[in-house]
Amino acid sequence: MKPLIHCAVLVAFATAPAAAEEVTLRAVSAFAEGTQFSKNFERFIEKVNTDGKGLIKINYIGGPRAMPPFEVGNAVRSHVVDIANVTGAFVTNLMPEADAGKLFSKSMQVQRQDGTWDYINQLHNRKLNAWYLARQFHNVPFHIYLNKKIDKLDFTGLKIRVTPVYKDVVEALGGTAVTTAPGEVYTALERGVVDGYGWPVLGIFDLGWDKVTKYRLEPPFYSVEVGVLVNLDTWNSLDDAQRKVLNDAALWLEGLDDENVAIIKAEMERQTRAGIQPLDFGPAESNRFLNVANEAAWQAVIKRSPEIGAKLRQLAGN
Ligand code: 173
Repeated sequence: MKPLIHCAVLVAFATAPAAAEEVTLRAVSAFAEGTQFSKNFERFIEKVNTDGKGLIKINYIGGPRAMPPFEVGNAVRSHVVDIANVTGAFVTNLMPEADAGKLFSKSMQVQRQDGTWDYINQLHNRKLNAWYLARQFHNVPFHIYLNKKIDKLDFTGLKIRVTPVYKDVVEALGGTAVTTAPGEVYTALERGVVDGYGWPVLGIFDLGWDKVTKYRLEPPFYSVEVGVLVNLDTWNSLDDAQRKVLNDAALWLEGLDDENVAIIKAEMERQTRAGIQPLDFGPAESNRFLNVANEAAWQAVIKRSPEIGAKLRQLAGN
């Protein structure tokens, strides 16, 4: 009997799937290392590297010093990197609808329950060859910051730095839109190449823009969308245990949005202390601005992509 048992044990070992080796993913961020819109992704990497020991590891190549922000989408799609922290506005060359993420202010918990995440993920699968692992900062709005005082909500004669996030609303209000990466904003302001810029309520201190900013236009509008994208071939090659590490860390990362309410309050106070003055034209004008911003953005998405745009608008409910 004894040799038979030995044999059975041997066969069992031979046919059991080999335990997966630890896989290493290459990561980049479209935002500068250590700054507002990279910070939480960097915490996510630490968590994956701790929780995923022996299964999965992320090797962080870095931010725009490693790769220009507008090239990050292509790097994910073509598998130059495995995972990226990037906003939809930076990948519209490959996926014009990606910028519509700014029009979704629902929490990710809701988006994962009501089919929104699923639809947006499928679009990323098809158009960017990417898995839409997580979305951050749904509760952080944008502002237009100005160095010239205006006396009504009209940008005629103003040059304003944009990305696809702000381009349509800036033009709808008569301004001239100048597209730059975040890394060029300081110099553009310092040299007076632009009279203002679009940016979220958070992050202007990271690159020293407070020194070259006078006014923050009210009201806040849209919602920041910074996604964590995984190359789809990479995603498909992972086993269940490896995906679980990423998924658990993704939900944790989305949960960090709860911190933003307090961070926004502190940052607005810091802007006040830095001498940045709010320009507020009251509720009626603010409402008009929000309507113009919302309509201009949806019309641009729908024009570029009629069917998908209409479906996205229905999911966003605005
Ligand atoms: O560069 C930008 O102004 C931009 O589009 C953006 C998007 C999300 C977060 C921060 C900046």
